[in-house]
Amino acid sequence: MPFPHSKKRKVVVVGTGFVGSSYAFSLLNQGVANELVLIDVNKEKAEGEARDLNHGLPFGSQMRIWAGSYQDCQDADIVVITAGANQKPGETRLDLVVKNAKIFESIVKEIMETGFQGIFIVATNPVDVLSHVTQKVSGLAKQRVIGSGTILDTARFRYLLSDYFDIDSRNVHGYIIGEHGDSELPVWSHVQIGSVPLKKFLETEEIHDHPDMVHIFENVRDAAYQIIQRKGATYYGIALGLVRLTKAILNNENSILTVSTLLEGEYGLEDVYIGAPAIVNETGIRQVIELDLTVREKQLFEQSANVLKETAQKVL
Ligand code: 6V0
Repeated sequence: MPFPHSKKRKVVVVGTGFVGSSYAFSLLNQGVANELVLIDVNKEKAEGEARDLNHGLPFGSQMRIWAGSYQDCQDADIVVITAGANQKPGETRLDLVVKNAKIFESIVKEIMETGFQGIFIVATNPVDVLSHVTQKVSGLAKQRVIGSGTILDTARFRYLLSDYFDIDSRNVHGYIIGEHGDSELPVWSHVQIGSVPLKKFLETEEIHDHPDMVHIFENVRDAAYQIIQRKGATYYGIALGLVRLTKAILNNENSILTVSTLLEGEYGLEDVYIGAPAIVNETGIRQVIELDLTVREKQLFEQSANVLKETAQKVL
């Protein structure tokens, strides 16, 4: 079997701010790709990041890293977009939509003009709507345009539950679905810890009313606000989530991750990019997993989809 890294695995990052540069750093640390191109409207910033990362190569994996141009997307396997404005204190993710949709239209057009046929990963907020914009503008199949969706929210959820029960977060299974934002929801009915349903741990059927669980979910939903208030931006968690997604694609892992994807009938929803568990492999999104939701969860999921549809109307 050939050494897996002998095959070219090229990733382009557009936007080398907090999120893009943290992603590049994590990619280097985990030896996921062997070619990494950094693009930013601020060329000096991209150049500075590339130099800094290159100086770490003697300590880590072998890869080529450079500050490039959109032409580098032509033969890329994955383009990750983290360009655009981030939330300022008090701003919601949806407030960013008009500004960032404009930026996306020009970026995605330039990338498609190169003949790019790989997979887009979108992280910029509001991520669900901007993933939809990317899919529309690129004309690529929906499977090839993946939003980071609720990948980070799900990680926050698993971490907070693991902290509460004092159990390894890798043994805590559960999903946050819906908008990556204020209308997201926890799928309490499917949370399991080491295959034991959460209701058994808590000895109640009414998990969503349990004060500690309510508190945990509020801390998941409001995590970005809490972090932005303290340090101005969030980036390490999402950077690692994006690397996880990149690995699932490049290694053809068939991993189930809560990503933002275009629903066309699944969960009874149409024409909306929204966070849901899906199988991810080298083709992009292989299949959406349809969870059996409770009546209450279904209602909340539909409400979240409506919020996204209303926002999408402003820019699609
Ligand atoms: P930042 O540090 O301001 O970086 C944004 C970068 O984009 C800057 O370097 C800009 O120069 C660059 N940029 C702006 N316009 C263009 C353009 N037209 N072409 C190329 N580059 C451009 O922001 P930060 O990195 O903190 O956040 C980036 C985005 O990620 C924001 O929209 C955040 O809200 C979003 N996040 C998404 C998360 C998720 O879970 N999906 C989590 C955290 C942040």
